[in-house]
Amino acid sequence: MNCPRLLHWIKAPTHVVRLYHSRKHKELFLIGVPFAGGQASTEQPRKGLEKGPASLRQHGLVNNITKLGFTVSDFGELEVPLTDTENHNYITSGTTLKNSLECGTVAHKLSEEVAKATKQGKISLTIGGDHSIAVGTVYGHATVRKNSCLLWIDAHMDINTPSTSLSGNIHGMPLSFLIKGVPEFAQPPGYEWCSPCLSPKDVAYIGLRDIEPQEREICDELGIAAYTIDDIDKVGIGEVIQKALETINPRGDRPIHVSYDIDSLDPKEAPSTGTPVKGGLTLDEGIYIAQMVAETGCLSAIDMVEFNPAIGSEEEVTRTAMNTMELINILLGKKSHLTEAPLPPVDENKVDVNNGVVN
Ligand SMILES: [Mn+2]
Repeated sequence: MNCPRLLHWIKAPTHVVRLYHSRKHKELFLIGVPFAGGQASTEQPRKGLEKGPASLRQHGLVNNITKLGFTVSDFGELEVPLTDTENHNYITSGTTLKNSLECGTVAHKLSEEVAKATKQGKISLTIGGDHSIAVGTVYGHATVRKNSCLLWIDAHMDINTPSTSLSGNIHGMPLSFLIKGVPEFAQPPGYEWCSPCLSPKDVAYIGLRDIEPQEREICDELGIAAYTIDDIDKVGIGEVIQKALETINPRGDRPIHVSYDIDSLDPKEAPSTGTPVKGGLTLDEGIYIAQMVAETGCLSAIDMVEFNPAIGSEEEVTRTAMNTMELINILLGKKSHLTEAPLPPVDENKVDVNNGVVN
């Protein structure tokens, strides 16, 4: 197993309410958002993020979900504006905010679709595109499921405000639009419809390793539960996911929104992404998080973002697509290989079962 860290096995808390197998949750709303305006890079290697949804479909996404027993209401792809012009840049506190109007408009349309699906009792699965679209999915979901909570799985904190961002890329800011108590900023064009809908205690991060100091400050000030790769190294993924879920969903009765940025995975597992950071989650750790969320029975919305099929070799693109889809499958209840992994047989030549290791 390609896993430098031991998985610490922890069973799901027994008090968890298992809503998962109720009939209404077997309906899934799928929407692709072929949008990359929140990354706004003109660098050639980063172009192509908008092709993520189509690539996952080509790799069999819908078929996989259907095989898990879901009825899929497939919206297809959301219509998005072009962002390859510099016309809509918005300047705030010295930062040039890129594609603000387009990012805000896409997120608004998306929020309405996710809200509609959530009202109909469907799990929504949104495929990006860049992470700026989560402003729409989280807002749309949380306005219908008012007691929902959010698990943000990412290498980055994505909580810069339009005033603190150094890059002006909105995919590094979505949480600043969503969480109450973030330092105030002037609402940029495109975001007039949106207001914070989650409390800091409703949110937990897992997988962090590329943290900007000003983001850390906001996060610490608000007291958001933030689990870094260091934390996983120290205590194991089992304890980290258990603590994260206990923080945001202590009684096991709140709808969970999972916003999964595939750059949370190590670049070996997900090379086709625009802002890779080494030392990330192993695939087994990513799967374990997904499995523990599935076992709560509370999963209600998923974002899967930042897969860029224009980055890397054909093999790397396929690897990233397959791993991304595996995370989706496990979230939706597929049994992982971790569940049924048998213990290795005892080698009696090496181990004396009564007295421990003999050589
Ligand atoms: Mn992100």
